[in-house]
Parts: sequence; structure tokens; C-alpha cells
Amino acid sequence: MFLSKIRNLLVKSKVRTHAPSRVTSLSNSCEMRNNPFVVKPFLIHCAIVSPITFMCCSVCVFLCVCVCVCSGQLQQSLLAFGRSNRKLMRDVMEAQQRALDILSSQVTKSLLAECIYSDVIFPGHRVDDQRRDCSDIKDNLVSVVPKIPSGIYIVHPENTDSSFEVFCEMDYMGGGWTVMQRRSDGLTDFKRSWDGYVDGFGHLAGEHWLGLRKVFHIVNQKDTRFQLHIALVSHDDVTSYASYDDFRLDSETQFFSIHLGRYAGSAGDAFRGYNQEQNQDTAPFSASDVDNDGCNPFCFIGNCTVESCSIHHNHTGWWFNQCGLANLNGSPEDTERNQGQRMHIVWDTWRHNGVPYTIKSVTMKIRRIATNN
Ligand SMILES: [Ca+2]
Repeated sequence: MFLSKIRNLLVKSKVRTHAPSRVTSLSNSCEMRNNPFVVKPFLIHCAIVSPITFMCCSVCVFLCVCVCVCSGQLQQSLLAFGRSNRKLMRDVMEAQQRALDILSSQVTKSLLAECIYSDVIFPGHRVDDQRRDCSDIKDNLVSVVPKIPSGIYIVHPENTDSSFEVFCEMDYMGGGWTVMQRRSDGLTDFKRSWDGYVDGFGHLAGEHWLGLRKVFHIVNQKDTRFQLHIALVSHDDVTSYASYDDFRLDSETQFFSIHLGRYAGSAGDAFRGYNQEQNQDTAPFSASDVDNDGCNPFCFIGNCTVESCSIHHNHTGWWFNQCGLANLNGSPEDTERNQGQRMHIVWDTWRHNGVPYTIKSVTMKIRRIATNN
């Protein structure tokens, strides 16, 4: 009896305990089961869609993870490939540029070397007949030719109809010098008339006088100034120089009078001498047949009476003024003396122990010092 009650109590208790939750938990299911329009989709959903959805989601998540991972790797690979490609392209371009530079350099050097070399060896070949003087040639070649050789070049100064050859010294004191006179071995006869000194004579590579007309054209170009440099060598190989920071000539109608700037050097200013009577600055040019020497009718030179300084100086031409202390057109031969005449090269301000040096060679050269254009 007692046990029976306990069982009933337990049954009731169980029914009370589980019934509501069961009813509640199954109420919707029952409703759906009882609803013909809901049961089937629900079953389909439960049986098929949910697993598929779950699988799809899983696959999507997996794919997303894969894509993320792969895209990261792909991006890194693409970046690495890009860097590698750029480096390869840069290396190729640099190699091509180096090859072009080498080829261009060799072609330029070859052409210029051939051009200049032939011009030195065969006078008359043209580097550029529009170059106005040796300074102009140097300025235009210095950027493309490491070492410009000295030699014969063709120049065409402004305001002239013709070009002519000159000897350019490109090694001496920075180069760009146009040689207007050279005395060295005494093999060239400097006993010349007026026309000879106007037109020039001798060999450009050796002893020569370029000519007053050519020098006039060079130093009278627009917006230019020229300096004059005189390099002297004595018989005992002592060297000296005299330079003038401005040098120009008047025209032929004024007998190519010389105009000199400030002197600098170690040989003394023989052009001006020690007093005004010896000053050759502004003096017109004289030759044996054209007398502008200021000795009219004559001068006293030492114990001599001189009517013509040119004849007194072995029939050479110069800017004599009562003869003066300079005549670089004399002979380099020390032994040439004749009846009191002054045969040798004269630069009497260059002295040793009060005695003038005996000069064996001299070069007169001019170089442009200013261009305003
Ligand atoms: Ca005279």
C-alpha cells in the first residue's frame, strides 16, 4: 500500500515535472507536424538544407581562409616578382646605356683624332673654318678633346673675307696661343720689305712672321681683347718672358701702330725702354723701304748716326722709335755682326750683371683674354 502510494506520487511528480516542458518543447513541432504546409519544408530543411548550409558555410569559411592565405602569398609573390622584374629591367637598361656610352665615346674620339691629326700633319685640312683664332679653337675643342695638340689650324677672324693658317700653341701656359712670330734657328731670312712684313713669311711650324694684316684681323675682332706674350731663351738656356695685358694694332693706313697694355714679366719692358725717347708703344711699323722710325733725318745711336733703324737692324722690320731697345726680328746667330749694325735679337732690358743676354730664340704669341659676347 505504502509502496503503491509512493509510485503514484513519483508518477505524478514525473508527470508534473516533465509534462510542461515536453508540451512546451514539442508544441511547435506538433503544430508543424500537424500543419501540412510546414512539415515538409521543415523536414527538408532539417534533413537537407541545414547540413548543406552548414557544409557550404564551412566550405566558404575554408575557402575564405584559403583565399586569405593564398592571396597573402600571392601578393608577396607578385611583389617579389615585380621587384625582380624591375631590377632585371634596370640592369638591362644600365647595360645598354654603358654600351652606348662606350660606343659613342669611341666614335667621337676616333673622328676627332682623325680630324685633328690630319690637320696637324697636312696643313689646310679644316677643323672648322669658323673658328676665329687659336683661343676660339681651344674653347670649342676643350670639352670634347682631352688634350688639344699644338699645330697648324685654320682660322677665320671676324670682318674678313678669307681664312688663313696659323700655328696654335696648345701646351704653353694653358694653350690657346696664336703664334705671330718665331725665331729659333736662323734659317729664315727676316730681311724683308714692307710687303713681306704685311703679308707674312716663313714656315708656320718653324721660323715665321705671321703678317701684320693677319694679326690686325685677329686682334681687332668685336668684343675681344688680346694679351701679348714674349718668351725668350738665351744662348746659355736661361728663359725669361715679357707679357702685356692688352695688345692691338692700328690699321694698315696707320702703318699698324702698336698699342700695349700693362707689362709683367722677368725680361723687363724693352718695348717702352727707360725713357720716352726709347718708347716704342704707339709707334708705327717700319721696314727697310717704309721709314716711320722717328729718326728724321737721323738719330744718334751710340757713336753712329742712323737714318733708318730698319737698315741699322739688318734690314728687318719692327715698331722702331729712334730705334729703341727692342727688335725681336733680328738674327739668333750670336756671331752675326757687320759694321756696327745690330744684327741679333734685341731685348735690351733683359740683362745679367748689367749686360744684355744673348738671345737664341724667341716666340711672340697672342691670346684672347676677354669675350663679352
Ligand atoms: Ca728714319
